[in-house]
Amino acid sequence: MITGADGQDGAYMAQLLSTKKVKIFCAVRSLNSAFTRLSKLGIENKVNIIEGNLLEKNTIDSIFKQIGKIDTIYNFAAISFVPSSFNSPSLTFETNTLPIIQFLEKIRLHSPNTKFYQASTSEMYGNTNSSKSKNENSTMNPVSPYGISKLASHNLIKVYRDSYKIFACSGILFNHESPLRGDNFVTKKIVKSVVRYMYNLNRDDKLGNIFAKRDWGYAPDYMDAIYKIMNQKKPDDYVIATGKTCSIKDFASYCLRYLKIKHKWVKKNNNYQCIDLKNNKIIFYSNHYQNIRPNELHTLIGNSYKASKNLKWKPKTSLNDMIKIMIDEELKSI
Ligand code: G4F
Repeated sequence: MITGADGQDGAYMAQLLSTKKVKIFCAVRSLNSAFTRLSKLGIENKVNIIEGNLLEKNTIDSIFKQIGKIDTIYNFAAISFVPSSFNSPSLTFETNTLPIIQFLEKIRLHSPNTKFYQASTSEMYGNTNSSKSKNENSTMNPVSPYGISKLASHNLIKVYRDSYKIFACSGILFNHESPLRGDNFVTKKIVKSVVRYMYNLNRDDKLGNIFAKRDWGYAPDYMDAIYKIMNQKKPDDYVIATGKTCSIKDFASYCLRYLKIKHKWVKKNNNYQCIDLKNNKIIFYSNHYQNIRPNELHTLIGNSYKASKNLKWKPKTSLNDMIKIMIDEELKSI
């Protein structure tokens, strides 16, 4: 059973599970958006959809009643856009934390053989020793309500695993992207914008902090890791990352390079502009969103040595290959 199956990760996990001999249940908040990503992957007929708001009393009981025995729960449902967590901190905390307690309690009391996967995140680390790569034991000091809510759930997983021997695991996933990424996340926003620039179409040309760095992987590769985490003998937490980091500015440049758009970045007052060398047009302005995040996580780089050793997992897709995949897919939509 997958929660948040209408999001990027939920949809790719459903796709992966559709290749195994299992019955897949997808819990979604609303039927209206349930099929968008599942249909893009062509698997809408391979899953059973259950509608329900996890914040409503009885939804979790009702899910268990409808399905009967659940082998594994993959919990991807969350408010995952960091700026939204500053705008709606209470809702973020409720959404990202309360259902986890309820699922774990349900498992403890009524379904002790159900395994539980929690989508933890590199956002939990915050800025401590930011240039050093992070593993499962690194200090976690989140800088957003989102990061705090995810850290609370991450710790709940450990407490329930240690106290009640529940098979509960967290994947500490660093940023992972794909053509199914939501338009508000920076990689998808840049990909969409450069492709539309090529075709002279309306687009969003304003970026925030282009000097932030992220360890970006390809979402389907990361779903393989999650499947392996949940099929180990012993439940445990794992960092899933590429071990490489790249700035937003460089990510945008790689996208432009793939489309053969020669460009340069120039500083104007406190802002940066990305200029097309052929016609002097401005492709991107930066720093326009500086107020959207009252606090910034500057640099992320992960160390997934434990996953490579125990799970025999390594990312398959390089950043440049992922950019190609995202741009080629975006070109198809023009
Ligand atoms: O794409 P982002 O919005 O992702 P962010 O904040 O790193 O969060 C994502 O990854 C986390 C894993 O660490 C997940 F937990 C979380 O759910 C989500 O999937 O922003 C990436 C960076 C930030 O530093 C941001 O300030 O890009 C910077 N940025 C610069 N210009 C921008 C923009 N971000 C967005 N969304 N839009 C911009 O125009």
